[in-house]
Amino acid sequence: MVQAWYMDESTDDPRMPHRVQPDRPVGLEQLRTLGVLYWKLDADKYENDPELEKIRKDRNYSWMDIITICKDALPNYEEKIKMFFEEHLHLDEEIRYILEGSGYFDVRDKEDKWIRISMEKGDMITLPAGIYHRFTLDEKNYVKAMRLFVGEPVWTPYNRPADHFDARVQYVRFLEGRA
Ligand code: KMT
Ligand code: NI
Repeated sequence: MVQAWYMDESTDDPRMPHRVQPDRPVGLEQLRTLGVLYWKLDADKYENDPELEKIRKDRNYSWMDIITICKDALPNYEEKIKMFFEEHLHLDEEIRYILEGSGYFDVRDKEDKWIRISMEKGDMITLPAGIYHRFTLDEKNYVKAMRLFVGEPVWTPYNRPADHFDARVQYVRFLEGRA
C-alpha cells in the first residue's frame, strides 16, 4: 500500500524521507478527507489498461502526456525541480501516475502540517484544485510519470499565499465540510 507520513521540521535535503519521530503514518482514509484520491495500477500495462481507461472515463481525464524527471532528460532541470518544490496550488486537479522510479508529493493537512506521500511505480494520485502541495524526487533521483488533465492542461502554479483564488476558497469550504 502507498506509504504516507507526517514530516519532521528539518529543512535539509528534501530528497530524504523526513519522517517525524515518533512515526506518524497517514492512511488513505485521512488523505481522502483532504480530497486526495489514490489508485494502485499495473504500470507495466499502462499503454493498454482497462482499469486506467475506466478512471480516465469516469473522471474526464481526457488529456495525458509522459514526463521523465532526471538531470539528463528534463530541459531546465534545476529550475523545474525548484519550482516543483515551492509550496503552491493549482486551479485544477493535479493528476500523476508513476510509471517508473519514485518521488514525494507533500500536501498540507487541515492543521497546515506537511504530509509526505511516497509515490512509486503503479501509484496514481489526484490532488484536488486549491490544495497547497509540492513535489520532490527522492534519493533515487528519477521518476517517469503520466500527467493527466481534465481538458486542455494548465500547469500554472500559484505559490503560497494564493488564498484569494476561487479554487482555494472552494477547497477550504470542502475541508470545513460545507462544500
Ligand atoms: C509537478 O507538477 O509537480 C510535476 O509534474 C512533477 C511531478 S510528476 C511525478
Ligand atoms: Ni503542483
